[in-house]
Amino acid sequence: MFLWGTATAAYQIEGAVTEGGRGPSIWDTFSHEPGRTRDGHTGDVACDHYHRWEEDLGLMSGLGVNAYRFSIAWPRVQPDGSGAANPEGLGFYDRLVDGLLAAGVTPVSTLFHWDLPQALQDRGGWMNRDVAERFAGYAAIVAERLADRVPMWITLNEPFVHMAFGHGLGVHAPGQALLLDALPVAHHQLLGHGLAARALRAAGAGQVLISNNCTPVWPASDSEEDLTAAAAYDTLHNRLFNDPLLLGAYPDMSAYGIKSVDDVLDIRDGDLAAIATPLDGLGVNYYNPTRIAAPAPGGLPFTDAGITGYPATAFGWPVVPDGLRELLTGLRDRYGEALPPIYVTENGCSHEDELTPEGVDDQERIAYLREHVDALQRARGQGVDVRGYFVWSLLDNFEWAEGYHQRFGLVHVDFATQRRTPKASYHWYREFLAAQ
Ligand code: IFM
Repeated sequence: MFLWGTATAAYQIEGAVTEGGRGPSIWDTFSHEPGRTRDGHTGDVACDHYHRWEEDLGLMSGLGVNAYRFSIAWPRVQPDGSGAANPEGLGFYDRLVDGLLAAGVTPVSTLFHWDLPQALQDRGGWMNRDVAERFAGYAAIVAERLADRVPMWITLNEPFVHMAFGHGLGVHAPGQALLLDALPVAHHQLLGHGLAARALRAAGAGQVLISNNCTPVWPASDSEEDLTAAAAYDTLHNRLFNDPLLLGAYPDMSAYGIKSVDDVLDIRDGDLAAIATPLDGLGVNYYNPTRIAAPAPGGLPFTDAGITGYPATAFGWPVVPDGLRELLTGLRDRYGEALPPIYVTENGCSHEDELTPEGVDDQERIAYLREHVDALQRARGQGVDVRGYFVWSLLDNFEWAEGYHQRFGLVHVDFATQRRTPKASYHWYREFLAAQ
């Protein structure tokens, strides 16, 4: 069965950050620090999904998706990141999973979507290798409770973004601006993934995936400098995360003026074997290609040259549907037999949606989704084994540093009243799904 779904993440929708025994996460800390998020927005209430999940489940049923990708908040399950499980936290996801199954919607659980327990950050967070072991312990607890009913598991969401934005640039939690010194976060997350994958399998979990944010990289010109910079960026954004998972080895980055992985990563015997634990699928999150030019002196080994000539989302991200086909065929060409089936675990766009008495007429989002689904089908026609597509997102939600300013939902949320209004794109997706 091809999975047609929607996706969300715990901190972006749940709210109830001090309820049910939940401990603080790095996003609670970060979003409460002055100047970290636009207008000081936090996920304290978000979409209040913790209390309104049954209503949201009704929206999914009405939509007709056959799968729902949600994330489990580590600090709900282990409030300080280690030790015994918090029964109330597990109970919330238990009820959600049962509700999904009763509605005929396949639950797809992500274990880590950036909300690290603050107590682990206090011990160094993902810069500390021990967090990988902790993550496996948490995975085992969750799998023991839910693996009998959740057939598909995603260990990490977008480890590149968590490393680059959270630890390299400091614009996401935990707010560290270490630039390339953040590279250990890549290895420790990947190790955590591998150890968690083993723990999931040991607990009888079905399919195990990871969701990588991947981007086709376009050199700004044919000059040698731009081509080299583009290769450097491709290595850092895409290959650093896909190669060890699929090939069991890190790419050589030394050619690009990035230190050699052996110099910066604490790679111990057995780490790469754990990371390369066979996957049942690769989750791919696609938003846009990236155009790269030669570096400015003294900075990173590349420059983002921007993309013009395409429509743009409210975020300013270029809308390039064929980039999805290019990405999927490119992964197949790069990894060949080593590439497991692909699931597009996120794709969507933010727009300045206007709620009127007639609803939200988000025609740009409809065009975006239609064209990206067409691109996905072209990739399948070109022989790529794609088995799922999840729209980001079911609901307008807390968009990290942008707070509530970027609306990605198929369903409009009035954050003052928590009233949900399905947008025109919701009705379009419903009709599309009904015709499959
Ligand atoms: O909202 C995020 C999500 O948490 C991870 N992928 C990209 C989305 C849009 O920015």
